[in-house]
Amino acid sequence: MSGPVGVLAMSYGTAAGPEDVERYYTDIRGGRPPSPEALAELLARYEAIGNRFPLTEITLAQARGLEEELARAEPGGFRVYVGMKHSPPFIRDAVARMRADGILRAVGLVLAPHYSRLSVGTYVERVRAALAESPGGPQFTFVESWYGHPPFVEFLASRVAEALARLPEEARGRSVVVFTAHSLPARILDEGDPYPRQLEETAALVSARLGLAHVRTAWQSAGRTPEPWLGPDLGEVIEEAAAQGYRGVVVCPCGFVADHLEVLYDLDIEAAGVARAAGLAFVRTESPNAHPAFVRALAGVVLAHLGRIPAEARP
Ligand code: FEC
Repeated sequence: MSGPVGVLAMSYGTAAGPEDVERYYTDIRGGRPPSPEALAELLARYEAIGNRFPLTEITLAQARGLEEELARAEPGGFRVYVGMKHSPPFIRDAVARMRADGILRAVGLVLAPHYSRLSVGTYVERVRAALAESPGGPQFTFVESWYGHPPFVEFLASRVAEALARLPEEARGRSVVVFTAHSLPARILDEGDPYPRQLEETAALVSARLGLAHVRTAWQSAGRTPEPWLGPDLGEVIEEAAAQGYRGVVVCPCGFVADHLEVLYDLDIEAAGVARAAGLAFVRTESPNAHPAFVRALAGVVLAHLGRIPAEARP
């Protein structure tokens, strides 16, 4: 008997409150403290969203939902752990807990649907580093990407349909749907990284399900560093849509699965402001958070990864 399979659900992590933002930002920057100006600018963005830091709570709720769904599929078969990249519970602590609990076999699942070496790859590196710290940890395999998992595509399609219905009627017939993910340094293009292609595929899969004709992809939340980041930026795409005569825009941030700064500020405040200035109606799809259909989709991702959903029964 090898005991339950450990599932390590991983997310970015957020600060515990305004007083924790400097620590958090320093961690994101690999241990280099930010300049006072950069810190003040980040604090101002959190303040603009009401000093809310919901990501940790949402990740924990997603993990609880995932554990319940997996228990329904296979009672006693799984134990779900949470590890975050930049905040407690850190990935290395979660791996240590799995080791202490005697977990022998584990699946690493990053709560971001698309693979890049600079996104999902950095979570995997942290797990491997934690395993290397001491012997006897679980044997891990990793879900590299899950954007194409049919129940997830179905879930996104339902969110886009619902968002389109929220556009004012006069804008709906002349609107464009923009699928976004977090920008990354453009040097990933030289490495043949699959990230840009996976965003395009997500847009194509959802559009095909809904029969959408006016669709774009764009990058959001590019870092404030001197090197070039992937484009086009969402703001440019919104302005271009206005110039082309569109009346409304629906933004589906399909690279994220929770409400957090990059959604609540970069979209609901910044991108909405660009749309307003350009004369476009703006709506954003609701985040998956811990919606039951979304956590069911995540459970399906884990079961399919382990080959526990027979091919003919896959959605
Ligand atoms: O609500 C919150 O507090 C957390 C919001 C948050 C999420 C998130 C997701 C991703 N990031 C990714 C890549 C980078 C790269 C850099 C970078 C910098 C920041 C900063 C903040 C921040 N990120 Fe983030 N990210 C979130 C928050 N991110 C704050 C620092 C200030 C700024 O630039 O805005 C550049 C690092 C550097 O400076 O060296 C690269 C990627 C994701 C999506 C995948 C995932 O969720 O892991 C990729 C949520």
